[in-house]
Amino acid sequence: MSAIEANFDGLIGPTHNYAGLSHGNIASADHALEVANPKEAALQGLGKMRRLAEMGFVQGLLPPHARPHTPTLKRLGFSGSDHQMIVQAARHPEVLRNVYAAAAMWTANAATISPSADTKDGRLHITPANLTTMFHRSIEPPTTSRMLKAIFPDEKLFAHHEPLPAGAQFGDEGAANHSRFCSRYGDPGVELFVYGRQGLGGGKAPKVFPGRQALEASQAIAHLHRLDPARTLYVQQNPAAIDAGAFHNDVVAVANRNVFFYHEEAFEDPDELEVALRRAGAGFDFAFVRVPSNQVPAADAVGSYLFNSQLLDRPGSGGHEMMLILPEEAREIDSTRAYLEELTAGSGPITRAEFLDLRQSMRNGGGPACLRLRVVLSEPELSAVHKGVLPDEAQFERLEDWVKTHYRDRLLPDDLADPSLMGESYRALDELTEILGLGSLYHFQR
Ligand code: SUG
Repeated sequence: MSAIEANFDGLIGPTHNYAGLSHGNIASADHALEVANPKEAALQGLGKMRRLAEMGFVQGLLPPHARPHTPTLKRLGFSGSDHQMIVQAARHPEVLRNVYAAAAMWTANAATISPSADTKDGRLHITPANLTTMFHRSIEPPTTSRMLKAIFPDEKLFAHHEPLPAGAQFGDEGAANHSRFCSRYGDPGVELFVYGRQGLGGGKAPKVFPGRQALEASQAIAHLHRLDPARTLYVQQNPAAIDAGAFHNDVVAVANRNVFFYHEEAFEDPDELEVALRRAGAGFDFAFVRVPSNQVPAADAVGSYLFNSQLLDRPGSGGHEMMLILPEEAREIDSTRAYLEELTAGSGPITRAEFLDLRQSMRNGGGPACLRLRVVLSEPELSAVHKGVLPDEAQFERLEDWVKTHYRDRLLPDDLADPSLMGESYRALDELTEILGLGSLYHFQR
């Protein structure tokens, strides 16, 4: 069956700030406590969505989560009205920062999705990530689950699973550690799950930073999604790459259909991985674009987010060429700029590089690829998607106006103690659910 790949980007929420919450994410640590500009962040994100829509890609969005998340404050023993809880929590700024994080914007971590062409029951399978490694992100799964059910409602087409049980042993960070290979999107693919460590013990693990994705989590998802074991691969991310700052695999690798663009140090034995992929994807015309460390040192790969790009079929090329959507940072670092010039001038499949300003998100470690969840959809599946989250030109304009009306252009972690920020944020989101026609999504609406 014919199918397309849609991108669902996270609409960046009104409380975007730099709290330094993610150990192992170098950008998050480097920019901790700086001034953020939520308005600019959201407009940059919408700008990327618009650009893809303009090029003819199916572009969707996932709404921000309600922050501050006062139900979490209640579970932590704070009491009284929402306003009173914020006043109490202001005496524990580290707690407040966690319940205020706008991190749900990075929808590559929202869920793992297996297209219907890959699953035994012919349905598209969705497992929201449990995000257990970082407390601020562990708050996301119930809301993500509710949103995905509202956006992909038809259970005959879409199978929704619960997030995996909590616990470091089953840490799951979603599609950021999952790549799918195929010839055409609608054909059966090969799914590659990249893990950071073995959750139940054994094997190697990174020494400095957490390996967020557990092998056991990836295996559970493959079983839940009823994938063909012969077309499902598990490979460990090089622990040294995690220690160098590649906290998710999408910081050092990105795939589209038959093309795999990755850093030489992303995997311990890339030759073995290529052989395994060729075996599992017999018949695919694989192109492996392996970037050597002597051209792009690992630190530059992490600093530039070269691989945290979107690898897309180049419009107008009849599926014969691909392009990269990259952050501006990738042309500011000498090694990655030079590499991209050589790459796009060469005879390989990637013939164009386009750069976007996503600096607000980048300062928290979120590049173009982090901001989107890929969903391969057949025609009937696409028709069943909730239309309000697939913006057209008029809807993009409406969303930009909404951001301009409601968002602050300056936010510091200390500002989170001001209870009026909560009111502003909830009012904005309340209006957003109307714009998107999503009903009462948020706890404060019930
Ligand atoms: O989980 N940053 C996110 C970035 C996620 C990027 N996603 C992918 N690579 N797919 C994270 O580390 C920082 C929040 C702060 O420090 O305020 C943060 O959560």
